[in-house]
Amino acid sequence: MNTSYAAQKDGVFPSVCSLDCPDTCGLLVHKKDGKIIKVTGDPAHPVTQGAICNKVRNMTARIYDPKRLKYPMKRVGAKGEGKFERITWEEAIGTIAEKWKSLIAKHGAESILPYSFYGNMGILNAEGMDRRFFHHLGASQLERTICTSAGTIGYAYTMGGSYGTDPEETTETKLFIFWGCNAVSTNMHQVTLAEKARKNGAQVVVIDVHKNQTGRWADWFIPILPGTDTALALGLMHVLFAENMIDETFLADYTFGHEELREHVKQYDPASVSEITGVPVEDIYKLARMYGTTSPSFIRIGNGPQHHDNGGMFVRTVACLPALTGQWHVRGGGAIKGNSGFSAVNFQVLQRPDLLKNRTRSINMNQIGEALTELTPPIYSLFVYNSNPLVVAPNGNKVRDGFAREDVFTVVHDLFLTETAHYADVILPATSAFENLDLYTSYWHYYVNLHQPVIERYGESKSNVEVFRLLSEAMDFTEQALKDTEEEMIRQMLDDSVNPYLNGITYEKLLETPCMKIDRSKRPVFPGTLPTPSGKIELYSERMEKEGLPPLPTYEPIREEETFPLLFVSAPNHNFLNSTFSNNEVHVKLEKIPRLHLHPEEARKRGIENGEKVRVYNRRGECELTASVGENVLPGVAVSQGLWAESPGTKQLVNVLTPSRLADMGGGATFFSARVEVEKLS
Ligand SMILES: Nc1nc2c(c(=O)[nH]1)N[C@H]1C(S)=C(S)[C@@H](COP(=O)(O)OP(=O)(O)OC[C@H]3O[C@@H](n4cnc5c(=O)[nH]c(N)nc54)[C@H](O)[C@@H]3O)O[C@H]1N2
Ligand SMILES: Nc1nc2c(c(=O)[nH]1)N[C@H]1C(S)=C(S)[C@@H](COP(=O)(O)OP(=O)(O)OC[C@H]3O[C@@H](n4cnc5c(=O)[nH]c(N)nc54)[C@H](O)[C@@H]3O)O[C@H]1N2
Ligand code: SF4
Ligand SMILES: [Mo]
Repeated sequence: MNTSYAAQKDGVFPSVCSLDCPDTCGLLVHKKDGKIIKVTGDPAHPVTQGAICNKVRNMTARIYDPKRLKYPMKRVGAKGEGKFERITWEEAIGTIAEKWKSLIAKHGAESILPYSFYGNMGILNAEGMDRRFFHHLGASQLERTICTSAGTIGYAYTMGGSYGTDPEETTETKLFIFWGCNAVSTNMHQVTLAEKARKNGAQVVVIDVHKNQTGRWADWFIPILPGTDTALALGLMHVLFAENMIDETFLADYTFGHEELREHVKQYDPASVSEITGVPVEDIYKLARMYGTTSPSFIRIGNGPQHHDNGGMFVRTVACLPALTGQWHVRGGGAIKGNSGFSAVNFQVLQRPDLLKNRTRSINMNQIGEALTELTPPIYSLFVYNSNPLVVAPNGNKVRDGFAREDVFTVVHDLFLTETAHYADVILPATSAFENLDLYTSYWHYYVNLHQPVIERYGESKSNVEVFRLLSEAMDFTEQALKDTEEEMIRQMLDDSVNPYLNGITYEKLLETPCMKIDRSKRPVFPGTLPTPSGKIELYSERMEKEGLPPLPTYEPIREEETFPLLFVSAPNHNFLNSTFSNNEVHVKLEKIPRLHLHPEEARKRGIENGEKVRVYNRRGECELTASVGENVLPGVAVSQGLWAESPGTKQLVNVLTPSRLADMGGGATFFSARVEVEKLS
């Protein structure tokens, strides 16, 4: 055991990737003279086994990027102008506390809003001390819905919670369906595992609106029209029932409502489904028969179809498929939407919602633009950390209008002067995750990882936990929970009385073995007892019925009006992680330029040639991308990749085009249910 890696100048030290990525890779940090010279994969990690992505192999360039923030600053120019002046931490924290005290006196604490997401997945720094602080403050609450909330709720209606297959078992899988998941870029180790299975004859099917790296890697790529996947899943069920490719024993023992579903899916015949989805009738039969006759079969449910108006229902629907074929009882069979249920820590003691004395309003992060420009009583202060809303939040022009408000006191805590930071009154420099003690869990594999700081703090930077402890002190809060150390908080949250899967994983044990697997045997056999109302896999959901939703899986089209002709999907890219790395030269060079993929038919209609600059627009905004013309998208569809930072003279914020409407469930984001027109830029 070694608790002072950071103090050692030379050597190779274990670490874990802090980025918002399912793989949560084990890393090795190579140091010379106290500085990182290289980041590689840790071969000892049971799942990620020494392989890491390009993004993190180039992490050193980001950690020591000359643009990294070294000290606190205050704004001296207009909002958005980017003019700042160095101040001390004392002045920074003092200014914030003073401003907040006066805002609370005048408008109440609800005039203050935290805005954060998972720029750092460390539990303490992403959702620990910050939550305690803002609960105690009585600030407006943020609904953190930008990523996966529609699908998480949808999956839970069927399965009770975020429980899925152990990815390590998928080396035994015979059929993989990557459904709206760009795994080659976004979940590379699931691809490695599938490659192993492929050596034993496994087939890989990819269903996507874009034939990207993952589609090109597949044995069979099935292009589909955006937002229509629920219909395809229902079409598969239709064929599975019609052709008796059903595990009737599993249905009887482990599911609720199978007779209702059997009746219900009769209406989703392949001909009608083909009309909706653009998938040929024979392909619907072929896929259904493949799925119905291959075992183990495994579905990786991605975020693509989930970022639509009907995203919750899609995930709820596709989550029913493995039950129909009894795949939950087959090693290597089943599905993964997310596995965070297995590693859930005790969030009550971690986040202390009891510190919130009065109920406060809550604001959906997908509508931050509207919240800042339309809400009464207004928001007068924002504290942004672990997120870059000016680039990542939908309806970007509204977001910018909100951040430009002179009467909003904005603090941004980040490693870089992001687009969002340009609108800050006070900027605080953040440590990188390499500098922090924290606990990591994966939302894909089954391991929990303790992270010891591997380098000393950069410049005057401070971690999120430290900042909230300092703010607590400056606000004169005396509550002990706001003074707890990182170690104390980790001990508190690892509580197996709340989550039996964490049994045996303690702080002491993690000091010896920093990477430990949750133990699935500690609970009645999955899927035998699920946290659904019936305890079974719910093909029919009375809970949904009570909540005014269709109790059976049902296809509903997306809601964007058809004023603009092309469906626009702005997906992530290979070399950035959301907007992270979009401001680091190495990563930008690898990714080259932001493109718009268009079918030749659509390009021809508009006189657009491959490689030409185009203007992409709708009622909400416009941006300028470079046309990539080819048959890797269907006619009627336009796809961009990557959340690019704005550089002078460019217009490449795709989120100015995306809707801030909320999805059917969980207040989820609907980024991909956008429509646009495209024209050649003269
Ligand atoms: N390299 C890289 N890795 C990442 C990220 C990143 O930005 N870059 N982001 C991380 C985060 S936060 C997340 S949430 C995950 C997301 O990773 P994924 O789960 O892979 O989700 P997305 O990349 O959003 O979308 C996946 C695919 O869905 C497709 N798609 C869009 N709409 C539809 C549709 O209606 N139907 C179907 N079938 N396909 C559709 C897109 O073309 C895309 O190829 O990745 C994480 N990993
Ligand atoms: N059009 C479109 N928009 C999307 C998506 C899409 O596919 N298409 N994907 C959506 C999804 S799935 C997600 S998850 C969101 C992600 O959106 P965000 O969570 O905003 O992700 P990033 O853009 O990576 O920004 C994270 C920021 O946190 C900072 N950071 C990192 N570590 C720390 C730390 O320890 N402390 C502090 N204070 N800051 C830190 C980073 O420097 C970076 O600026 O974007 C969403 N937006
Ligand atoms: S971003 Fe994902 S794949 Fe890359 S090192 Fe981090 S966890 Fe691994
Ligand atoms: Mo995400």
